[in-house]
Amino acid sequence: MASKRGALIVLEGVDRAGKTTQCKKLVQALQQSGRPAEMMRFPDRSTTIGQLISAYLEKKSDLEDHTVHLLFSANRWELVPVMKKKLDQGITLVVDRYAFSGVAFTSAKPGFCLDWCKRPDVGLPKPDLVMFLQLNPAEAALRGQFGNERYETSAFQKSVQEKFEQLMKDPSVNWKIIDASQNVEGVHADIRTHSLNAINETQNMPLGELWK
Ligand code: 2DT
Repeated sequence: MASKRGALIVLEGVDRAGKTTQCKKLVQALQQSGRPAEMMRFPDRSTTIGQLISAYLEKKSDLEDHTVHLLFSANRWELVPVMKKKLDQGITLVVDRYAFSGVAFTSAKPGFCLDWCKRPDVGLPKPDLVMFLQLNPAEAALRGQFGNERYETSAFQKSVQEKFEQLMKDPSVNWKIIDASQNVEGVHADIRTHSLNAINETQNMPLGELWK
């Protein structure tokens, strides 16, 4: 019998919903229960493409909007061989942002439609589970100020949230909405439950292709 593959698990959500903290806690919990797991994040700022994106986000450079959208997508595609290899080896990948952020952020800009924004990411490894950490703007504000990077304003984040809501209507993706207003442990418990279910349900199934 072929060995079991790892699951591809993505966390998405608005600013300050706790995605990074929760990704780390999930990886730790999976590892402690004897399940191989690793964290990834997009953009991956360590590659040559990632460095262009990072300079753009830090406002050290300007890039044309279509161009930067395609760079974000290219940054995912360049990691696909590594992702597939790890999943094949039985390692579950816990990913902080993915193509959904790509589409939500660009389509929140004037002149972009959801369909154009999705195209470059069609065919990427399809997540077995995408958890959206839901937090209303008032609660997010209690968690501190926005940072200084590009996109970190309340007006832009509001349109990003609306785009995420449109994406979540797509039944071809296994979305779960998580109430991120709970305390860290409560959110973690929900995330762990959904993740264990996804790992068990998909370990003998082939990896899918996103939006195909
Ligand atoms: P963080 O590194 O703090 O998560 O911020 N983004 C992300 C896009 O515009 N397109 C994408 O494809 C991805 C993955 C979201 C990264 C910022 O970059 C935005 C916030």
